[in-house]
Amino acid sequence: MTSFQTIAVIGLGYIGLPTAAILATNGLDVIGVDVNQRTVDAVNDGRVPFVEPDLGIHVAGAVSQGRLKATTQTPAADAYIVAVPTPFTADKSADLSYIEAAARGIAPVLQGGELIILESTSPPGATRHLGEYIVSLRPDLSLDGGEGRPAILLAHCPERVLPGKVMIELVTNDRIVGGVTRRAADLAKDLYSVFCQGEILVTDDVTAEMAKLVENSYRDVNIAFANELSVISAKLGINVWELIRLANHHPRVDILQPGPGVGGHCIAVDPWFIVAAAPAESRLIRTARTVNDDKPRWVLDQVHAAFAKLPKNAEVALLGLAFKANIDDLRESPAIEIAQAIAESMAGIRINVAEPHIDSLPGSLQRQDNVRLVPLEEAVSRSSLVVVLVDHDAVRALPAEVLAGKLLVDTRGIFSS
Ligand code: SAJ
Repeated sequence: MTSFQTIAVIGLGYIGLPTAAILATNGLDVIGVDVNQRTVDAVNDGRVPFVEPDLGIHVAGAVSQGRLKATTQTPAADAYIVAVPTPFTADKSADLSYIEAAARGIAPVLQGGELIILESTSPPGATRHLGEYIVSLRPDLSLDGGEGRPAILLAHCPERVLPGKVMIELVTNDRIVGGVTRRAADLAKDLYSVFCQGEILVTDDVTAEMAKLVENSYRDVNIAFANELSVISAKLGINVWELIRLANHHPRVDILQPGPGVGGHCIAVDPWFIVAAAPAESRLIRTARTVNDDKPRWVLDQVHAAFAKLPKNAEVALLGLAFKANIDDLRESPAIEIAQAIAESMAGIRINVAEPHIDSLPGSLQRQDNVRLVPLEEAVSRSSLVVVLVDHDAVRALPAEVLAGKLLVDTRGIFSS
């Protein structure tokens, strides 16, 4: 059982809010902190400002029990969990400005002895940097209790939950906690054991930071392999889906699926933090990123080549915009990148976009006068060229007859495998 009673969670986004809610429904007093007043108001009303299954019921329950509150000002607490964005900068190194802003909120309210956990995906050294930054603002404190200055306890505990399954995976996934000191790691383990039923593995801060980056790079490298196979197969005139299916019958081969590129805010970003930390050594990781980032351009070429076979007044259907199947998240989506490039390079051609999970096109596509958001069946029936970008269940459910006689660029292998 944990000795902590009051927890402040800084950043009420896709990770911070579920974590705050699950701590609160397990009996701790949780104060969520966010710079966005609308997010704060929504949480205090028991509402969730984004889509995540089962999160709403946790937030509403925790707020109505008086265990979860939100505010824009960081309060004094026994422990702090920082779950703010770590985007990358133009040179692909990590932007730690949100972490530093969180530190500026925390520093004035510390007394010494508090646990501060960084959950944000971070480059190696970020947890120690957070601690040193706080101590630079509060020289009366320390990271090790030296010179009679009270210590603050720093740990990294990366999140590993899959969007769409967050409330399940928060409870069932194993977790890694890395402490700047062993005591910090042990205390962080106590705190997470309040709700985590998986194994909680203790290590140091930098190993924990790298573990998270390595998990997502592992997936990126494996997806890059599949994407490279799709390009090679097209050149050799063979069906990549059949090729992978056959190869995967080998007992030690498990190739992932090619797609239009890699999207989302994790797998397409995190490997760059490793590359930035060890540029000369990260050859495979960098190449995999480049292979995946180049895939949308290759898809665009396929679309142009297919369209060249059609009359000039033919229409084009683009099926799906989300970064993966059955979610509404458009962030870093290769489908959006491809749709935008098609719209710009095919001026005057009507582009029928179907994305069953959204009500209006994102701004950049709205500004293209040749693009319309239409229902799935209409997009297909109007168009002579159908481009499958996302394997949503609704796309999979399209009957084969509606596609008869149409040209197909199927980046997900739904109809081509
Ligand atoms: N993709 C493929 N082919 C595949 C699998 C995925 O092209 O065979 C594409 C998807 O379409 C998508 C992208 O890769 O564009 C990423 O999707 P994903 O489902 O692999 O992962 P995310 O970004 O939703 O979540 C990942 C997860 N990490 C791993 O599986 C190692 C999740 O556990 C992490 O918590 C999350 O990143 C994160 O927040 O870091």
